[in-house]
Amino acid sequence: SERKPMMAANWKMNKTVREAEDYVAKLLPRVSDATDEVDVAVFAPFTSLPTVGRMTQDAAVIAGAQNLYFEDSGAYTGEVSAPMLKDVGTGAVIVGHSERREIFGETDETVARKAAKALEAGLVPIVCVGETKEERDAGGMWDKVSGQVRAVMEALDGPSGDAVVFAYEPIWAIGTGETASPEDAQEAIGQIRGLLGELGGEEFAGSVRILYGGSIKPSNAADIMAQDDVDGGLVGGASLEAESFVELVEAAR
Ligand code: G2H
Repeated sequence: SERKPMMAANWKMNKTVREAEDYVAKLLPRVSDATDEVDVAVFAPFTSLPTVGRMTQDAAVIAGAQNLYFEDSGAYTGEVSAPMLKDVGTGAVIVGHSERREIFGETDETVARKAAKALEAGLVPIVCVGETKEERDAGGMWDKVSGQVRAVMEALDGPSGDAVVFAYEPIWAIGTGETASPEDAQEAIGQIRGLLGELGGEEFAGSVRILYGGSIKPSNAADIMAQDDVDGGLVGGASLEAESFVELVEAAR
């Protein structure tokens, strides 16, 4: 397709500044050949993000945050805003990861407001959607996922396809070792693209990238990435070692 794939490392709550430095120093020379073909992004915790932002400043690797708040400044103890992220070299931000929805009580509404704020600030939001095992088993997968997609699209004002990225992460496949089959990933992501066409128009749907996330590893990445509608991956566990993440970048080329 004409869409440039993206391979995204989601470190979650891992790595000190020193560990982040070692990782990025290893990563940069090993992906410098690949970044013409694949967008490579590293989503770091706030504490190591300035380091990642500084080290990637002159490289074609994107420094990303794992969350943001939807106000620019003020009395919001513990929160970090879009302008603060921009200030340390951040180019993208994960919004509505299932861990934030499930553990920290984020709702479709807060996720939508965060996505809109990121977009307005010139940060690419990586909007995560996905269903639980119970929802899937009860036949409620599409109800859940389509609701999440609609909530975000209603908050965005006719975005262009390169300004926002979606990630389909079935919750039952996250960190469990249980990956969706390539066919499951394609089916869900194809369905999401169809809905994005209804909501945002065909041009938007044809150009917006939709990633798969959930227990991607070097051994299963190629088959998942080969699916027509899958434009890359959002990777947790297998992104924590630079060597393994480099293999995933290669699989997305
Ligand atoms: C899904 C994914 C990255 P993991 O959350 O966001 O994590 O690859 O460890 O399943």
